[in-house]
Amino acid sequence: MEHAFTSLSSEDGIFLIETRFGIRKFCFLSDSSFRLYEPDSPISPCVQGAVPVREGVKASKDGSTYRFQYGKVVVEVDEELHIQVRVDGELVLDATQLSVTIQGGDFSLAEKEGHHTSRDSGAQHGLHILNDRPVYGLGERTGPLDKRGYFYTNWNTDDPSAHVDTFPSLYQSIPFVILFDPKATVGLFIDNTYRMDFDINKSDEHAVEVRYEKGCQDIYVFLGALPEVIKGYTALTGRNPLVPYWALGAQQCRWSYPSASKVDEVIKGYRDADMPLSCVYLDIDYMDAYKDFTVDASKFPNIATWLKQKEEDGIKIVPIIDAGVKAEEGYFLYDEGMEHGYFSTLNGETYHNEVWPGDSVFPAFIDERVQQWWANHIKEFLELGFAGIWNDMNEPASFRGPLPMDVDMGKGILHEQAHNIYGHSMVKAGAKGFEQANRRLFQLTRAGYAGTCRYSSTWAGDNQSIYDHLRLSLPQLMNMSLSGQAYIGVDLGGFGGDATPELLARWAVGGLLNPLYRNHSALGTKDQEPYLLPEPYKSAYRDALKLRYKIRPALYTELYLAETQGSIALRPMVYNYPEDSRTYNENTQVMYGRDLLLIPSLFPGQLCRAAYFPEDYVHIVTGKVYPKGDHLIDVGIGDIPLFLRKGAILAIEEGEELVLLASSKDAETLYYEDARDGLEYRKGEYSLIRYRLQDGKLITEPIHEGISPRHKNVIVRYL
Ligand code: MIG
Repeated sequence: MEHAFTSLSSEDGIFLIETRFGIRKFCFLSDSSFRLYEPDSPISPCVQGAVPVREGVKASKDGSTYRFQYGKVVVEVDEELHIQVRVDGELVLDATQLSVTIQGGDFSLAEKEGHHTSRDSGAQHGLHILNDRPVYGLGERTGPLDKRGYFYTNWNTDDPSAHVDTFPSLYQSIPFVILFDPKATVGLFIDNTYRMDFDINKSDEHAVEVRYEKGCQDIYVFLGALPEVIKGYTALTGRNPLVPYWALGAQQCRWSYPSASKVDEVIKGYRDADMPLSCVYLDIDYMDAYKDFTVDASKFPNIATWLKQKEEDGIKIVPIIDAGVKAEEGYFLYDEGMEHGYFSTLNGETYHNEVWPGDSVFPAFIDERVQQWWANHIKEFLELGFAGIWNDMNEPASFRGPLPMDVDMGKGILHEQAHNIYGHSMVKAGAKGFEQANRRLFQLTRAGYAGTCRYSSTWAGDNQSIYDHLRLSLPQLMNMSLSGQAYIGVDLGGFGGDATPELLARWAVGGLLNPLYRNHSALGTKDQEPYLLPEPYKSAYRDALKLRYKIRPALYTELYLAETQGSIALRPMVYNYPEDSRTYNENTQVMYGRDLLLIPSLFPGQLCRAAYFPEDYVHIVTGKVYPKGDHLIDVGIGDIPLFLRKGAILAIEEGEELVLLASSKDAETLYYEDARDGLEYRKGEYSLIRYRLQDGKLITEPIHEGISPRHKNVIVRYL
């Protein structure tokens, strides 16, 4: 019926659809992605630049069904908002509109005693998506790699109790869900910053349900193989810029090193134990009365001079910055913010709550003016000699109950909408500070949303010194990586509680491929610096550290590729072996890039464990070959179960030499190098080289040569 097209304006590639739930807009972003959204969807803070729109889409209407075709993709949407997507004729997505209240029972009695119940947030809108495929993504979560059977909520939450499988939310909320199929994976990015629930094949065994009460419907769908889906998502929302090279070294943290002399002692502790170290963090006690952008001069006298000494000594210092600002007249930050109206308000008055400094106020980070003000302070702080910024408490966390939903966090955007992007906006401000200081970005943030990684990297918050959390770290980091975050890690050894020497040593191995390799521990816990370990744990930790240092070139190369090509660095096995169903929920083996496979011990007392090799691999340390299949491998204290794919080369650094560790006579690798800091790599000052062995003969294929080689020699060594 042609007249139905009166409301279809196709000139600019955007179509209007009338449905029972109101008007929707539709457009293709590429030949493998499209967007379906309410006309008044706000411009999302997570999307970088403008959303691309394709023209040349074939549109028609048949009865109550709209049909859009672009290349191999056909999207049908009917007036009931039933969405069906076909690629090459095969149905890959079948979703219907949800508009009911899902009723919970009265569970208050159970909840009184602190039991978790299945009460949901009473959400009324959303999507019901037929699904029997493995489900990945959703960023930082607890639970397994394949999320089927679990329930999650998007509401950034600071809960320091032990993160268990059933936690609905942690510090970050990324509404990106991947329905995996080896050939026809579907990625759904449901861009809504309000509270949102994800019921992953739980209530309905054959469906993913996304539910929300508020906010607009704004859905992006990415189609293709898993790598393409992630690449499409990160092209839209942004990628982690390459971190400086030092960030791949060992980092040490503690709440808190109380003084410059204590930090010096830690650095010496590492050196005396023959353990390399690149960075030490300053937790909240370096500040004067927990006031952001201040330094307590009684503990850190002449901070600028001291920072310069550390820099010359090869140690970077990164301070924490909290979201809450002390409400105290005479404190410059508070006075400036009050003078210009930069703090969040409630009913027109500055809103107060309590955080570390006591009575505190919260910058209205959603407002660009506030971001600019904050950026100036970050820049000044960096210019004092700090190497990066560690952003904390930006969910935002508060001690006197949660912030009311109607606190205005800038430009009239209320807490209920701003909550999940508060941390995002804080680090967006911080990133501006780095840009103004002309420095390569190095920020960590605890809270985040989709796209936050283009402003800041992430650590997974307050884990604990328990084996459960060593085990959790693998699927957690793998799903963060699948959700577009490249430079990620967890606190090695665990933050809360006391790590046993064995746990700490096992974590140093289990975290070997985590891009962020930081040991951190909470106030009041046992000292966790590795040089304090008794033998044989100390040697085991040292061996892991030394191997970690050697493989930095390989780690760095993948982070560069992640930024520029949209591949992922840390990987679940399924990313590399999509046809092998044994990898689909592999929670205990982790890969880095195409070629490195870590099969760590995750239990105390373990001497050997089962390992699955989807093709032939070679042990990095012993050179033993493991043919495709199942094996028992050694994972006692001192063993480092890291393997290189047969057919691959691992570029490692040994002093002034670049050693190409080869797994066979026919093998290859990509190798990236640049100045290792600064921003010149963006102007072409880098080299990307493919090293290839052909029957034992080395062939060097430069893909880009923008700097002179750093290493004196390149030598080949066989494993
Ligand atoms: O909840 O600044 O996750 O890494 O050491 C305490 C003190 C506040 C929480 C961070 C943790 C940090 C700690 N902070």
